Amino acid sequence: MFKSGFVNIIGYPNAGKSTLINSFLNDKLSIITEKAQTTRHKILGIENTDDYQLIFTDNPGFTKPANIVHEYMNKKVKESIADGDIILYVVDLSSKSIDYDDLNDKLKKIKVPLIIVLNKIDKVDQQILEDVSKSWSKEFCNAEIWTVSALKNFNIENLKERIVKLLPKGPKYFPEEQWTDKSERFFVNEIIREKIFKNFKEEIPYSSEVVTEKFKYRNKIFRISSSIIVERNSQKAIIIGNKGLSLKNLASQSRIELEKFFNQKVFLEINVKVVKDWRKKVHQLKNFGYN
Ligand SMILES: Nc1nc2c(ncn2[C@@H]2O[C@H](COP(=O)(O)OP(=O)(O)OP(=O)(O)O)[C@@H](O)[C@H]2O)c(=O)[nH]1
Ligand SMILES: [Mg+2]
Repeated sequence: MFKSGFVNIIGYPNAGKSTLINSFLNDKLSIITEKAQTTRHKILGIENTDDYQLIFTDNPGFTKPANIVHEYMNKKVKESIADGDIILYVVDLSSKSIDYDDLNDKLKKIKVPLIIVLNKIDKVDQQILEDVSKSWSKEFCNAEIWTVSALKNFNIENLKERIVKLLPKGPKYFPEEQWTDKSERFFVNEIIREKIFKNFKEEIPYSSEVVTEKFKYRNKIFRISSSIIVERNSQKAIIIGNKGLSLKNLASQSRIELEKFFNQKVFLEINVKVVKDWRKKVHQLKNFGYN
C-alpha cells in the first residue's frame, strides 16, 4: 500500500519552520536567518522511498499584516492549513507566547492530523518544557504534542516516522526525480536574499527583493546575473557600500553558497536597482512571483 501526502509546516515567524524542513530532508532547501519573516514563499520539498512520497511544504510565518507582502504570506499559510494532509504547527519554546492567536482558532477546527512541534528544546530547561507542553495539550485536545530541536536534529527522525505512520494511502503526486516545485533561479534569489538578511540591518532586508535575469550553464560554469531591488536610493547606497565593498562581500558570500548548492563553479554578477515602494505595488509584486 503506497502512501503519500502533503505535510504542511506552518507557524509564527522565526519558530524554526525552515530549519525543520531542512532537517527532515537533510538538505538546504530553505534559507534560514535569525531574523523574523525570512521565508516569503511556500516551498515544496519532496522525499521519495519505495513505500511513500512525503511532500513537505515550508511556509512563511503567520504575521499581523502591515503590508501587501504580509497579506500574501498569510494567504499562503491559510491555504496550507486548508490543503494539508498533515499539519505541523511549529512553536518556539523559548519565546513568549504570541497574543495574536488567529492561527490557533483556525487550527482547532481542522479535520486532518495536527502535530504541535515545540521547537528549540535545546534552549529551555525542563521546567519550562513541562509547563509549556502542558498548556499546549490543554489548549489543543485535537493535537499530538512533540518536542524537538530542529537545529540540533533532536527527535526529528522519530517525528518523521510518526508522520509516515499518519500519511494516508495515495498516489505518487510527483515524478521520482522531482525534489521541489521551485526553479533554479528561485534558489539563486533565495540564497542572495539570505545574505542580505545576514549582512544588513533594520528595514534593508525587508525592503529587498532579488530577481535573476541571466542563468546559463556553459563549459561547466554557471553564469548568473541577478539584481537586488530596493525601495529607495538611500537603501541602494547602503547595499553598495563605501567603494562598493558591501556589495562585493555580499556577492562573494552568495557565490560561495551557490557553488555549494549547484556543486559547480559559479560566476555571479549582482546589480542594485531601485523600484520605488515596490512592496506597495500589486503589479510589481506579481512580477516578483507574489501571486
Ligand atoms: N537553538 C535553536 N535555534 C533554532 C532551532 N531551530 C531554529 N533555530 C534558529 O531560529 C532562527 C529562525 O529559524 P528559521 O528556520 O529561519 O525560522 P522560520 O520559522 O523559518 O522563520 P521565518 O521564515 O522568518 O518565518 C534561526 O536563527 C535558527 O537557527 C532549534 O531547534 N534550536
Ligand atoms: Mg522560514
